[in-house]
Amino acid sequence: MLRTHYVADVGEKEQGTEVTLAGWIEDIRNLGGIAFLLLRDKTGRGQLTCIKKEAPDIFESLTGLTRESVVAVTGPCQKNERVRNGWEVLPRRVTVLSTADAPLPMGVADKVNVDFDTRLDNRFMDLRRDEVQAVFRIRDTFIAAAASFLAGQGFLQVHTPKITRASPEGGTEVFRIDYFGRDAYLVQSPQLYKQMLMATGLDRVYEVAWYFRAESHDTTRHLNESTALDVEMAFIDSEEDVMAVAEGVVHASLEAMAAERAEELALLNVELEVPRLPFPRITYDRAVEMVAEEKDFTWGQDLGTEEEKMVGRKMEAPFYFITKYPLEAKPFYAMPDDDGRMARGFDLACRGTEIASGAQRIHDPALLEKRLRQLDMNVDNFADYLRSFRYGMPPHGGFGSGIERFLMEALHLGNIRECILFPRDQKRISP
Ligand code: AMO
Repeated sequence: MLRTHYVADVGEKEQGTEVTLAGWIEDIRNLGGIAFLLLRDKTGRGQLTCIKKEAPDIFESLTGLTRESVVAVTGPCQKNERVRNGWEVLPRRVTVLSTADAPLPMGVADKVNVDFDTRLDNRFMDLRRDEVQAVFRIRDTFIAAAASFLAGQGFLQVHTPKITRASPEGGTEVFRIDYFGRDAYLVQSPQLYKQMLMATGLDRVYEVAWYFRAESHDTTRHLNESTALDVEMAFIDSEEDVMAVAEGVVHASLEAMAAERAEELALLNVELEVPRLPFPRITYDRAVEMVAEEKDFTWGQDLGTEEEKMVGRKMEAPFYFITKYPLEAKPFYAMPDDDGRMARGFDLACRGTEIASGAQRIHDPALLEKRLRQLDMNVDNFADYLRSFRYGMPPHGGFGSGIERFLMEALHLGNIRECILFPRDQKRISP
């Protein structure tokens, strides 16, 4: 490797020895006879102190660099109390690995506010900033902790197709693609596939899934390409079994985020609340009563953004479930309750924003087909899916939880685009 140490790995032991650091030159202060440079790698920043008369060539080469150029620098590391991390490196050999153009499209270390579009246009630079990287380090911990929790509960990680012929979550909001002359779609969610897997005996599966949705929403909480944690489990008694897994995932990941990402959370000024289990549950009917205290609302509709916020303000706990939705507010695959009026579906919300939704599913193929027809959906498009229900399909259920949506709420970020590397929305398809 080009480096012997990351900045954060330089400790007492290294002081007095030679090290090679490699990274970006964030700042250059040339005082004439002496220059101080700040070298940044993924673990932090270290000072390079260059004295002209001791190493004139190296002094020239380093002070002549443009900011954000990439170098490998070798030299003795010495203790220096006046430097922030207590040591400095005196460069004796320098390899310039890449020279940055000037001026930079945006600053990395500067505290000046850059508008969000400029940041996204230059995401490779934006991501050099600590607070921006922090989100993705926390995201990594969230997914790893969720995966570890689910593995502990006997779930198998799977990967289902993203190109498909049928669209599970409604017909209009799909991206159509040309599949060798045939119409195909990008999946809106792994819904149909994760359910088909329940007919295999794998019993408990999860996927870190891509959702592609051609929704024309232009909001701070919608993306046209997003990721989700999708879970499906068989042999359940009711949707309560699914909710127990959903709250377990959220709880375990928040605990891991708080324990392992204190530094990143501090950069974002976030004090993470790890809520108590179980999360409170309120029925849809109760949520409608709460909404009706503030505005007219017709029973039977799904709760919109405004209504979700109203409920969120009235709930004491940050995370809570809304259960027992009217059948018409849930997708065709949701299991109807005994009287056929309500669905065994639920949403999980965080302070007034839906972060997950799930249900016990219909596992009787005749009922499933009836529901598709009732909703005027083309049964032929679901032939493969329906077939998997005809040869032994256990009762099952699951949920899908938007990863960006969850992070946005947990980290109090104002825009969901902060939580995905290269956001896709109506206006943005590059970079
Ligand atoms: P639903 O459509 O409610 O359910 O989506 C599940 C969760 O995914 C996230 N989400 C989104 N995040 C960002 N931008 C979007 N456009 C977007 N759409 C959805 C939300 C939402 O709660 N198949 C079912 C899940 C299931 O029943 O298993 C489904 O897709 O956090």
